[in-house]
Amino acid sequence: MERTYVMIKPDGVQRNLVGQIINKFESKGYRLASMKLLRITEEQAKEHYKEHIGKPFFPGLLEYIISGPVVAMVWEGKDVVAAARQMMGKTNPLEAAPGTIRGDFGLDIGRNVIHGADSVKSAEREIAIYFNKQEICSYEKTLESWLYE
Ligand code: IDP
Ligand code: MG
Repeated sequence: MERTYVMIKPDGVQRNLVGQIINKFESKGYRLASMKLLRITEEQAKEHYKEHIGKPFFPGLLEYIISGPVVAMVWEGKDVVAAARQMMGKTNPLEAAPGTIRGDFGLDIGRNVIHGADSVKSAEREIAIYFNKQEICSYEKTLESWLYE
């Protein structure tokens, strides 16, 4: 079973989209393993987005991501890393298909509502930036036999 890191960005929190976004992951069948609202530090933001340091959009990205609280979540389930990326849609909301989170809720690449890890390895790395091991809950839900063959 895979695990991914998903984060509702400050614009998603400010725009009251938290419930709608969580609902999509919950009703799809993924299992919430951890969640918290937090204002991320500049250090966490730089570690998270270190691959983008030096790019022209990085200063704006940094300012945006620390501008208000985010909702950090760990979701588990079958192929959840790729599925979460599909549910989010392309980075630029203009290119994100209708029905995806960015496609339905976003307008601008610099205000694209949600983050999701792009690989199992990134997910592991990102989860460790925001959560310690005791904060991740392992449990089973009785409905799983209705979700998985
Ligand atoms: P991703 O979030 O879909 O993985 P990345 O290319 O990894 O996309 O970029 C990380 C984040 O940086 C994006 O989600 C977006 O918030 C921001 N970003 C990326 N490219 C641009 C840009 O050209 N202008 C402004 N912000 C950008
Ligand atoms: Mg990325």
